[in-house]
Amino acid sequence: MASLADELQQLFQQFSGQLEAAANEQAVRKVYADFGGANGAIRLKQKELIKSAPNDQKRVIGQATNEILQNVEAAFNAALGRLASQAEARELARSVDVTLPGRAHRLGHLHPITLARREIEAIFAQLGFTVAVGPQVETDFHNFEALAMPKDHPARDMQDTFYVAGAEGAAGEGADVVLRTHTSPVQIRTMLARKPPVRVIMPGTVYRRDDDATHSPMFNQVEGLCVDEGITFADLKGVLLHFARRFFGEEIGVRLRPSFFPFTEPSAEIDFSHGTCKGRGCRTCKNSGWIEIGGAGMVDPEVFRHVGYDSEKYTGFAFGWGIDRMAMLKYGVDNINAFFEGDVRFARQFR
Ligand code: FA5
Repeated sequence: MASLADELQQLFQQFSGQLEAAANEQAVRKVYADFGGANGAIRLKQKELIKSAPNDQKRVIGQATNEILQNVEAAFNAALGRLASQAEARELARSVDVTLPGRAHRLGHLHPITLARREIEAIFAQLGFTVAVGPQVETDFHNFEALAMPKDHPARDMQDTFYVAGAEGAAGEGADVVLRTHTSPVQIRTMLARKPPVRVIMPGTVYRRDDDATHSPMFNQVEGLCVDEGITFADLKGVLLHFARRFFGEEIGVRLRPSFFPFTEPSAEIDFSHGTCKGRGCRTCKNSGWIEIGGAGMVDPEVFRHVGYDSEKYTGFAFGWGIDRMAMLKYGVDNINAFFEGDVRFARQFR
Protein backbone atom coordinates (compact mmCIF):
# COMPACT_ATOMS: atom_id res chain seq x y z
CA MET A 1 0.00 0.00 0.00
CA ALA A 2 2.83 2.34 0.83
CA SER A 3 4.23 2.07 -2.70
CA LEU A 4 0.75 2.68 -4.18
CA ALA A 5 0.40 5.85 -2.17
CA ASP A 6 3.88 6.94 -3.25
CA GLU A 7 3.18 6.27 -6.90
CA LEU A 8 -0.08 8.20 -6.84
CA GLN A 9 1.49 11.02 -4.88
CA GLN A 10 4.25 11.23 -7.42
CA LEU A 11 1.75 11.46 -10.28
CA PHE A 12 -0.22 14.08 -8.39
CA GLN A 13 2.89 16.15 -7.88
CA GLN A 14 3.74 15.96 -11.56
CA PHE A 15 0.18 17.04 -12.32
CA SER A 16 0.39 19.95 -9.85
CA GLY A 17 3.72 21.10 -11.27
CA GLN A 18 2.46 21.11 -14.85
CA LEU A 19 -0.80 22.77 -13.84
CA GLU A 20 1.16 25.51 -12.11
CA ALA A 21 3.16 26.12 -15.29
CA ALA A 22 0.10 26.18 -17.60
CA ALA A 23 -0.30 29.77 -18.75
CA ASN A 24 -3.71 29.65 -20.41
CA GLU A 25 -6.99 27.77 -20.43
CA GLN A 26 -5.97 25.54 -23.31
CA ALA A 27 -2.81 24.43 -21.46
CA VAL A 28 -4.74 23.86 -18.20
CA ARG A 29 -7.25 21.65 -19.99
CA LYS A 30 -4.46 19.66 -21.60
CA VAL A 31 -2.73 19.01 -18.26
CA TYR A 32 -6.04 17.87 -16.80
CA ALA A 33 -6.68 15.54 -19.74
CA ASP A 34 -3.12 14.13 -19.44
CA PHE A 35 -3.64 13.14 -15.80
CA GLY A 36 -7.32 13.15 -14.79
CA GLY A 37 -8.99 12.53 -18.17
CA ALA A 38 -10.45 9.16 -19.25
CA ASN A 39 -7.05 8.19 -20.72
CA GLY A 40 -5.00 10.26 -18.28
CA ALA A 41 -2.02 8.84 -16.37
CA ILE A 42 -3.83 8.60 -13.02
CA ARG A 43 -6.87 6.84 -14.43
CA LEU A 44 -4.71 4.39 -16.36
CA LYS A 45 -2.71 3.73 -13.21
CA GLN A 46 -5.98 3.18 -11.29
CA LYS A 47 -7.16 0.63 -13.85
CA GLU A 48 -3.82 -1.13 -13.87
CA LEU A 49 -3.61 -1.34 -10.07
CA ILE A 50 -7.17 -2.55 -9.66
CA LYS A 51 -6.65 -5.20 -12.30
CA SER A 52 -3.51 -6.63 -10.76
CA ALA A 53 -4.57 -6.37 -7.09
CA PRO A 54 -5.97 -9.30 -5.13
CA ASN A 55 -9.77 -9.11 -4.79
CA ASP A 56 -9.81 -7.95 -1.19
CA GLN A 57 -7.52 -5.01 -2.05
CA LYS A 58 -9.42 -3.73 -5.09
CA ARG A 59 -11.88 -1.65 -3.06
CA VAL A 60 -9.16 0.05 -1.02
CA ILE A 61 -7.18 0.85 -4.15
CA GLY A 62 -10.31 2.21 -5.85
CA GLN A 63 -11.04 4.50 -2.93
CA ALA A 64 -7.45 5.77 -2.68
CA THR A 65 -7.19 6.57 -6.40
CA ASN A 66 -10.63 8.21 -6.45
CA GLU A 67 -9.53 10.53 -3.68
CA ILE A 68 -6.52 11.57 -5.77
CA LEU A 69 -8.77 12.06 -8.80
CA GLN A 70 -11.07 14.29 -6.73
CA ASN A 71 -8.06 16.39 -5.77
CA VAL A 72 -7.04 16.57 -9.46
CA GLU A 73 -10.55 17.74 -10.36
CA ALA A 74 -10.54 20.38 -7.62
CA ALA A 75 -7.09 21.68 -8.62
CA PHE A 76 -8.20 21.81 -12.27
CA ASN A 77 -11.34 23.84 -11.42
CA ALA A 78 -9.32 26.16 -9.17
CA ALA A 79 -6.83 26.75 -12.01
CA LEU A 80 -9.69 27.62 -14.43
CA GLY A 81 -11.19 29.98 -11.84
CA ARG A 82 -7.83 31.64 -11.35
CA LEU A 83 -7.41 32.23 -15.09
CA ALA A 84 -10.93 33.71 -15.33
CA SER A 85 -10.34 36.14 -12.49
CA GLN A 86 -6.97 37.13 -13.98
CA ALA A 87 -8.69 37.87 -17.34
CA GLU A 88 -11.38 39.89 -15.59
CA ALA A 89 -8.78 41.85 -13.64
CA ARG A 90 -6.89 42.58 -16.86
CA GLU A 91 -10.11 43.79 -18.52
CA LEU A 92 -10.95 46.03 -15.57
CA ALA A 93 -7.44 47.46 -15.48
CA ARG A 94 -7.66 48.48 -19.16
CA SER A 95 -8.01 52.24 -19.30
CA VAL A 96 -10.62 53.61 -21.69
CA ASP A 97 -10.58 57.19 -22.86
CA VAL A 98 -14.27 58.02 -22.71
CA THR A 99 -13.62 61.44 -24.23
CA LEU A 100 -12.50 59.97 -27.58
CA PRO A 101 -15.00 60.68 -30.38
CA GLY A 102 -17.04 57.63 -31.44
CA ARG A 103 -16.59 55.90 -34.78
CA ALA A 104 -19.50 57.29 -36.76
CA HIS A 105 -21.04 55.18 -39.54
CA ARG A 106 -21.36 57.26 -42.67
CA LEU A 107 -25.01 57.36 -43.67
CA GLY A 108 -26.08 57.24 -47.29
CA HIS A 109 -28.39 59.90 -48.64
CA LEU A 110 -30.56 60.71 -51.62
CA HIS A 111 -29.22 61.81 -55.00
CA PRO A 112 -29.80 65.54 -55.70
CA ILE A 113 -32.10 64.69 -58.64
CA THR A 114 -34.22 62.53 -56.32
CA LEU A 115 -34.30 65.36 -53.77
CA ALA A 116 -35.45 67.79 -56.48
CA ARG A 117 -38.05 65.35 -57.83
CA ARG A 118 -39.49 64.72 -54.39
CA GLU A 119 -39.77 68.43 -53.68
CA ILE A 120 -41.51 69.02 -57.03
CA GLU A 121 -43.96 66.19 -56.26
CA ALA A 122 -44.69 67.64 -52.80
CA ILE A 123 -45.44 71.12 -54.19
CA PHE A 124 -47.81 69.75 -56.83
CA ALA A 125 -49.45 67.37 -54.36
CA GLN A 126 -50.48 70.42 -52.35
CA LEU A 127 -52.16 71.78 -55.50
CA GLY A 128 -54.18 68.56 -55.82
CA PHE A 129 -52.02 66.86 -58.49
CA THR A 130 -51.45 63.12 -58.25
CA VAL A 131 -48.30 61.36 -59.52
CA ALA A 132 -48.25 58.89 -62.44
CA VAL A 133 -45.40 57.05 -64.15
CA GLY A 134 -45.01 55.35 -67.51
CA PRO A 135 -42.51 53.03 -69.23
CA GLN A 136 -39.08 54.29 -70.36
CA VAL A 137 -39.19 51.94 -73.35
CA GLU A 138 -42.15 53.34 -75.23
CA THR A 139 -44.06 52.78 -78.44
CA ASP A 140 -43.72 55.23 -81.30
CA PHE A 141 -47.47 55.76 -81.01
CA HIS A 142 -47.38 57.07 -77.41
CA ASN A 143 -44.08 58.94 -77.77
CA PHE A 144 -44.76 60.65 -81.11
CA GLU A 145 -47.86 59.68 -83.09
CA ALA A 146 -50.55 60.41 -80.47
CA LEU A 147 -48.79 63.69 -79.69
CA ALA A 148 -49.44 64.85 -83.26
CA MET A 149 -45.91 64.04 -84.41
CA PRO A 150 -46.40 61.67 -87.36
CA LYS A 151 -43.35 59.91 -88.88
CA ASP A 152 -42.47 62.72 -91.30
CA HIS A 153 -42.97 65.57 -88.79
CA PRO A 154 -39.90 67.85 -88.53
CA ALA A 155 -40.36 68.15 -84.72
CA ARG A 156 -39.04 64.59 -84.48
CA ASP A 157 -35.61 65.87 -85.53
CA MET A 158 -35.14 67.62 -82.19
CA GLN A 159 -35.87 64.43 -80.29
CA ASP A 160 -33.59 61.93 -81.99
CA THR A 161 -33.44 58.89 -79.76
CA PHE A 162 -32.44 55.29 -79.37
CA TYR A 163 -34.59 52.80 -81.25
CA VAL A 164 -34.98 49.36 -79.73
CA ALA A 165 -33.77 46.89 -82.36
CA GLY A 166 -35.85 43.83 -83.02
CA ALA A 167 -38.85 45.13 -81.07
CA GLU A 168 -40.92 45.89 -84.15
CA GLY A 169 -44.33 44.41 -83.72
CA ALA A 170 -43.87 43.71 -80.00
CA ALA A 171 -46.38 46.39 -79.08
CA GLY A 172 -48.74 45.85 -81.98
CA GLU A 173 -48.52 45.41 -85.70
CA GLY A 174 -45.69 47.50 -87.18
CA ALA A 175 -45.08 49.44 -83.95
CA ASP A 176 -41.61 50.97 -83.55
CA VAL A 177 -40.23 50.87 -80.03
CA VAL A 178 -38.05 53.70 -78.71
CA LEU A 179 -36.45 54.91 -75.51
CA ARG A 180 -38.91 57.72 -74.76
CA THR A 181 -37.63 61.20 -75.57
CA HIS A 182 -39.90 63.01 -73.13
CA THR A 183 -42.47 62.31 -70.44
CA SER A 184 -45.33 63.51 -72.69
CA PRO A 185 -46.34 59.90 -73.64
CA VAL A 186 -47.47 59.47 -70.03
CA GLN A 187 -50.06 62.21 -70.76
CA ILE A 188 -51.46 59.93 -73.46
CA ARG A 189 -51.43 56.86 -71.22
CA THR A 190 -53.14 58.83 -68.43
CA MET A 191 -55.85 60.25 -70.70
CA LEU A 192 -56.51 56.86 -72.31
CA ALA A 193 -56.95 55.38 -68.82
CA ARG A 194 -59.20 57.99 -67.22
CA LYS A 195 -61.79 60.63 -67.90
CA PRO A 196 -61.56 64.35 -67.00
CA PRO A 197 -61.07 66.09 -64.66
CA VAL A 198 -57.38 65.19 -64.67
CA ARG A 199 -54.68 66.79 -62.56
CA VAL A 200 -51.49 64.79 -62.66
CA ILE A 201 -47.71 65.15 -62.75
CA MET A 202 -45.52 62.50 -64.36
CA PRO A 203 -41.83 62.45 -63.44
CA GLY A 204 -39.37 60.11 -65.14
CA THR A 205 -36.16 59.42 -67.02
CA VAL A 206 -35.96 60.13 -70.75
CA TYR A 207 -33.34 59.73 -73.50
CA ARG A 208 -32.05 61.73 -76.47
CA ARG A 209 -29.03 61.92 -78.75
CA ASP A 210 -27.64 64.98 -76.87
CA ASP A 211 -24.44 65.73 -74.98
CA ASP A 212 -23.06 69.05 -73.67
CA ALA A 213 -22.91 71.12 -70.43
CA THR A 214 -26.70 71.42 -70.21
CA HIS A 215 -27.71 68.36 -72.27
CA SER A 216 -27.27 64.74 -71.22
CA PRO A 217 -28.18 61.63 -73.27
CA MET A 218 -30.19 60.48 -70.25
CA PHE A 219 -32.04 63.06 -68.21
CA ASN A 220 -35.21 63.57 -66.21
CA GLN A 221 -38.38 65.44 -66.90
CA VAL A 222 -41.57 66.11 -65.04
CA GLU A 223 -44.71 66.33 -67.11
CA GLY A 224 -47.82 68.11 -65.89
CA LEU A 225 -51.37 67.79 -67.17
CA CYS A 226 -54.55 69.52 -66.07
CA VAL A 227 -57.77 68.90 -68.03
CA ASP A 228 -61.21 70.10 -67.02
CA GLU A 229 -63.98 72.37 -68.18
CA GLY A 230 -62.87 76.00 -68.41
CA ILE A 231 -59.10 75.59 -67.97
CA THR A 232 -57.23 78.54 -69.50
CA PHE A 233 -53.68 79.71 -70.16
CA ALA A 234 -54.05 81.90 -67.03
CA ASP A 235 -54.31 78.70 -64.94
CA LEU A 236 -51.06 77.49 -66.46
CA LYS A 237 -49.31 80.77 -65.63
CA GLY A 238 -50.69 80.77 -62.09
CA VAL A 239 -49.54 77.19 -61.42
CA LEU A 240 -46.14 77.87 -63.01
CA LEU A 241 -45.53 81.00 -60.95
CA HIS A 242 -46.68 79.36 -57.73
CA PHE A 243 -44.41 76.39 -58.36
CA ALA A 244 -41.38 78.54 -59.27
CA ARG A 245 -41.65 80.63 -56.11
CA ARG A 246 -42.09 77.60 -53.86
CA PHE A 247 -39.21 75.69 -55.45
CA PHE A 248 -36.66 78.49 -56.00
CA GLY A 249 -37.85 81.30 -53.71
CA GLU A 250 -39.78 84.54 -54.21
CA GLU A 251 -36.98 86.28 -56.13
CA ILE A 252 -37.00 83.84 -59.07
CA GLY A 253 -37.70 85.39 -62.47
CA VAL A 254 -40.03 83.49 -64.86
CA ARG A 255 -40.20 84.16 -68.58
CA LEU A 256 -42.53 82.70 -71.22
CA ARG A 257 -41.41 82.75 -74.85
CA PRO A 258 -43.76 81.89 -77.72
CA SER A 259 -42.81 78.48 -79.05
CA PHE A 260 -44.14 75.48 -80.93
CA PHE A 261 -44.97 71.96 -79.87
CA PRO A 262 -47.19 69.82 -82.11
CA PHE A 263 -49.26 68.72 -79.10
CA THR A 264 -50.00 72.16 -77.55
CA GLU A 265 -51.55 75.28 -79.03
CA PRO A 266 -50.61 77.95 -78.11
CA SER A 267 -47.21 76.83 -76.84
CA ALA A 268 -44.53 78.50 -74.77
CA GLU A 269 -40.97 77.88 -73.73
CA ILE A 270 -40.42 78.57 -70.03
CA ASP A 271 -37.22 80.11 -68.73
CA PHE A 272 -36.18 80.73 -65.14
CA SER A 273 -33.66 83.44 -64.21
CA HIS A 274 -30.19 82.06 -63.47
CA GLY A 275 -29.65 82.62 -59.74
CA THR A 276 -25.97 81.62 -59.78
CA CYS A 277 -24.83 84.43 -62.08
CA LYS A 278 -27.70 86.68 -60.94
CA GLY A 279 -28.73 87.32 -64.53
CA ARG A 280 -25.28 88.64 -65.51
CA GLY A 281 -24.75 85.76 -67.91
CA CYS A 282 -22.32 82.84 -67.72
CA ARG A 283 -21.33 79.63 -69.52
CA THR A 284 -24.21 77.63 -68.03
CA CYS A 285 -26.91 80.09 -69.14
CA LYS A 286 -25.08 80.80 -72.39
CA ASN A 287 -24.62 84.45 -71.30
CA SER A 288 -28.35 85.14 -71.34
CA GLY A 289 -29.09 85.22 -67.59
CA TRP A 290 -31.93 82.72 -68.20
CA ILE A 291 -32.12 78.94 -68.26
CA GLU A 292 -34.69 77.10 -70.33
CA ILE A 293 -36.61 74.79 -68.05
CA GLY A 294 -39.19 73.34 -70.38
CA GLY A 295 -42.14 73.66 -72.66
CA ALA A 296 -45.82 74.18 -71.95
CA GLY A 297 -49.08 75.10 -73.59
CA MET A 298 -52.77 74.36 -73.98
CA VAL A 299 -53.43 70.74 -75.00
CA ASP A 300 -54.05 70.58 -78.76
CA PRO A 301 -57.55 69.31 -79.71
CA GLU A 302 -55.77 66.83 -82.00
CA VAL A 303 -54.35 65.10 -78.87
CA PHE A 304 -57.83 65.02 -77.30
CA ARG A 305 -59.07 63.35 -80.50
CA HIS A 306 -56.43 60.59 -80.14
CA VAL A 307 -57.49 59.82 -76.54
CA GLY A 308 -61.25 60.23 -77.02
CA TYR A 309 -61.79 63.43 -74.99
CA ASP A 310 -64.47 65.90 -76.16
CA SER A 311 -62.47 68.99 -77.14
CA GLU A 312 -65.65 71.09 -77.29
CA LYS A 313 -66.25 70.43 -73.62
CA TYR A 314 -62.77 70.20 -72.14
CA THR A 315 -59.63 72.29 -72.28
CA GLY A 316 -56.35 71.71 -70.51
CA PHE A 317 -52.78 72.77 -70.07
CA ALA A 318 -49.66 70.62 -70.15
CA PHE A 319 -46.01 71.18 -69.42
CA GLY A 320 -42.76 69.23 -69.52
CA TRP A 321 -39.77 70.49 -67.56
CA GLY A 322 -36.23 69.25 -67.12
CA ILE A 323 -35.71 68.17 -63.49
CA ASP A 324 -31.91 68.12 -63.95
CA ARG A 325 -31.95 71.70 -65.22
CA MET A 326 -34.04 72.73 -62.23
CA ALA A 327 -31.62 70.96 -59.88
CA MET A 328 -28.69 72.73 -61.61
CA LEU A 329 -30.35 76.09 -60.95
CA LYS A 330 -31.35 75.29 -57.39
CA TYR A 331 -28.01 73.86 -56.30
CA GLY A 332 -25.74 76.06 -58.48
CA VAL A 333 -24.33 73.15 -60.54
CA ASP A 334 -22.75 74.33 -63.80
CA ASN A 335 -22.47 71.02 -65.68
CA ILE A 336 -25.32 68.52 -65.96
CA ASN A 337 -22.86 65.60 -66.20
CA ALA A 338 -21.88 66.10 -62.54
CA PHE A 339 -25.19 64.46 -61.62
CA PHE A 340 -24.36 61.24 -63.46
CA GLU A 341 -20.61 60.79 -63.02
CA GLY A 342 -21.05 59.02 -59.67
CA ASP A 343 -18.40 61.07 -57.84
CA VAL A 344 -19.35 60.73 -54.17
CA ARG A 345 -17.52 63.97 -53.28
CA PHE A 346 -20.09 65.76 -55.45
CA ALA A 347 -23.10 63.76 -54.27
CA ARG A 348 -22.14 64.13 -50.59
CA GLN A 349 -22.82 67.89 -50.71
CA PHE A 350 -26.57 67.43 -51.01
CA ARG A 351 -28.66 66.40 -48.02
C1 FA5 B 1 -40.36 68.54 -74.50
O1 FA5 B 1 -39.75 67.56 -74.19
C2 FA5 B 1 -41.86 68.59 -74.44
N1 FA5 B 1 -42.36 67.28 -74.26
C3 FA5 B 1 -42.28 69.52 -73.33
C4 FA5 B 1 -43.72 69.83 -73.31
C5 FA5 B 1 -44.56 69.06 -72.54
C6 FA5 B 1 -44.24 70.87 -74.04
C7 FA5 B 1 -45.94 69.35 -72.51
C8 FA5 B 1 -45.57 71.17 -74.03
C9 FA5 B 1 -46.41 70.40 -73.25
P1 FA5 B 1 -38.24 70.02 -74.92
O2 FA5 B 1 -37.66 69.17 -75.95
O3 FA5 B 1 -38.08 71.49 -75.07
O4 FA5 B 1 -39.77 69.71 -74.76
O5 FA5 B 1 -37.64 69.56 -73.52
C10 FA5 B 1 -38.16 70.07 -72.31
C11 FA5 B 1 -37.04 70.35 -71.33
O6 FA5 B 1 -36.31 69.17 -71.08
C12 FA5 B 1 -35.97 71.32 -71.81
O7 FA5 B 1 -36.40 72.65 -71.69
C13 FA5 B 1 -34.86 71.02 -70.87
O8 FA5 B 1 -35.06 71.57 -69.59
C14 FA5 B 1 -34.97 69.53 -70.77
N2 FA5 B 1 -34.07 68.87 -71.71
C15 FA5 B 1 -34.24 68.63 -73.02
N3 FA5 B 1 -33.19 67.95 -73.53
C16 FA5 B 1 -32.35 67.74 -72.49
C17 FA5 B 1 -31.09 67.07 -72.35
N4 FA5 B 1 -30.52 66.43 -73.35
N5 FA5 B 1 -30.50 67.07 -71.13
C18 FA5 B 1 -31.11 67.67 -70.09
N6 FA5 B 1 -32.29 68.30 -70.13
C19 FA5 B 1 -32.91 68.34 -71.34
